[in-house]
Amino acid sequence: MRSERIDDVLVLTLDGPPVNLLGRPMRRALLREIENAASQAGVVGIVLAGSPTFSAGADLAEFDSGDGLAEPTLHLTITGALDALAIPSVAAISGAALGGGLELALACTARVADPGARLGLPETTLGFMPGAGGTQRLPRAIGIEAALDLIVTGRAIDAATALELGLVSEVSADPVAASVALVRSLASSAEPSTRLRDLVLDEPLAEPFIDSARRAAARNPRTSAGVLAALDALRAAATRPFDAGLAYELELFERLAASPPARAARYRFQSERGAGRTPLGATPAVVDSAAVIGAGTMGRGIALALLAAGIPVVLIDTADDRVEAARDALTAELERSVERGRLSTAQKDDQLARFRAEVGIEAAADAALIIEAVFENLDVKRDVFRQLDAIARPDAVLASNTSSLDLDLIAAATATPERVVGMHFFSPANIMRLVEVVDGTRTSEQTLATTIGLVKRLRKLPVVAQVGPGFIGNRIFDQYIRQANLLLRTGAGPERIDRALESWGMAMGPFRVLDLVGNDIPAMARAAAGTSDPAFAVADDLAARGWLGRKTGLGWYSYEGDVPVPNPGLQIEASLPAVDDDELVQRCVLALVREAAAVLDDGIAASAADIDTVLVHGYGFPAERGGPWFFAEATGWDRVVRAMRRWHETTGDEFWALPPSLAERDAA
Ligand code: T1G
Repeated sequence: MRSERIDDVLVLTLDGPPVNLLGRPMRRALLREIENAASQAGVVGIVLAGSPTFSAGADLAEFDSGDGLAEPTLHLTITGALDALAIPSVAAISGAALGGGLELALACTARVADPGARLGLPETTLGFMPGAGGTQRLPRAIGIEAALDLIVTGRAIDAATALELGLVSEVSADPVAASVALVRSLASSAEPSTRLRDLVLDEPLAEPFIDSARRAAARNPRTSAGVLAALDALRAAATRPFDAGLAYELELFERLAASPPARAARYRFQSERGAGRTPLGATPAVVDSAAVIGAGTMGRGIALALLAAGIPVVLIDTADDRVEAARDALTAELERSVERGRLSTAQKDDQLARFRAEVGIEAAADAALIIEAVFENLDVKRDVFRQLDAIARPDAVLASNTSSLDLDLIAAATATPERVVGMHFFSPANIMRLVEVVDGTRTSEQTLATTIGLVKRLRKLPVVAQVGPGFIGNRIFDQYIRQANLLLRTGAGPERIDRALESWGMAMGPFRVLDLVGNDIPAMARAAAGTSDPAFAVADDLAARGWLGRKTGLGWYSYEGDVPVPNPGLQIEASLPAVDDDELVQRCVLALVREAAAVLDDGIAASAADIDTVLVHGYGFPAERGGPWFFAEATGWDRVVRAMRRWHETTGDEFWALPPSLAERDAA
């Protein structure tokens, strides 16, 4: 905390880089300064500022350590001290005022923002709700309808919108100077300045409005507990005196903060920020142009993602008709985004102006980054890289979108393996945030740093994987699919297994996933690998019969009617004892955990948090359960390991033999 007198105004500046979290030490310092201000002679008002960003709110880690609600609390003690000041206070908001940061600003008499400021209450996106007066003060500042929108969506707004809503009273390029002037004028005004807590929410229709919003939200099974609780707290803002509303908010908040979904959401927040943070001495190079080789669905999606980040793209294929088709499809996709209101016409035109589609690999010669997205076949990919190595500019990064092939073998086709890296995008590549960045044995730190930097610039999540079959995600998910296939022999049909896993939270059951991917693809991969695993007998039979899934109208399900129904021709003989739904789910989910441990033991992933990020963002694992590893920790390792041992004995499946790190847990 810095404290500085500008004549009769005291400017208090939070200085806890990088984002001024309101952790316990910061709260102690803040309280001390506010109390000092009250006793200083000649001070007519205070300005509360934060440099370079006002405040990103509470330190999420404190809600797991218990310090989040410890004295001095934000919700009562600090905001209360601001409320109790006899002199006015103004928040000078630069950068972000989010969560507790905005709640702190709301306890001031007024607010000024710089033009680039972002303001919001993101708590409901983190599995809980505002807990420092946000649900009580925000509606008093901007009305119930606007407050409800901001709290329920958790979105941040810019300074201009905040001014329009009345959340700030001024936008200024020098918010501190403007706040000093404002606090002086408030101090000299004949009328005593009112705080938000003194206002009575005078909206006769607020109550029915919230009640109907609450009913609509409750009808949707996807509505989070945080959103419902926030709506209850907003109702209190409209119907109860300020202090009673505040107490009710706190009660709801405390209960939620300790709930499993909120714990998982905080873990996801930390895991995602930690992803792609490798200890690198290298500075990432700026990628100012890109080429994508292969104009199929994946190549087009990657091109769209690059264009959206403002990077010029040339999309390359081998024949005129393929290039034309890709250009049309990409243009149509951008036009659809305009129709849906996601893109302005100017933005669309801008992106198209930076886009070219060309025949022939030579068109990639000037690109700073070249991403290969051709057919998943080692010989084809090696051939592309051999050509790229010859024509690419010397400082270009050469990336392969392979999802399972050996990146080292691809890199070995070039004379410069240090600039070869993997970028495993997920489909649709312009929507899905996950990118597995594959760090080949000879990939340089510089190449890796540039690639990670680029993925972040695309607003995606980079997770670094070392070379190994299936990298992180496919290797782990394959074992889940394998267990699902084995369970067919217990007499549980594909539909029952899918339903059990979907009700547990998986975005899509394993057999529905297989029908979407196409049953020929994994069957071909198994044949190519020359492995014969009896677990896949039925799956291989399906592929042999041409029941490939959605693309043929028949697979594990039949897609001939409006809704998919189980394939009537599919007869699966039960040869193992029946199991209940809970066991079906446990076997599939703990298969993810077992293989995750092996992936860690093999050094393919850097951390369990990275693995959880991959499974949540690439494979439909329920975010509210954190990820397979977080789920195992929450379940308790002793139970997890005991179940694996039991299945090892009862099924004889060697997969359940414990990998070294799990065996150690068992011994511990
Ligand atoms: N808690 C813990 N760590 C946080 C954090 C937070 N709230 N916000 C940021 N960090 C860490 C982040 O992990 C990273 O760490 C570093 O700070 C820089 O962040 C009572 C319940 C403000 C827009 O949800 O949106 O208030 O990687 O890399 O890109 O109601 O940070 O360096 O180790 O993201 O410039 C609500 C979340 C809390 C804001 C800046 N607040 N943060 O973006 O930097 S709940 C939020 C952000 C709450 C009250 C309650 C962004 C940012 P490391 P960064 P940035």
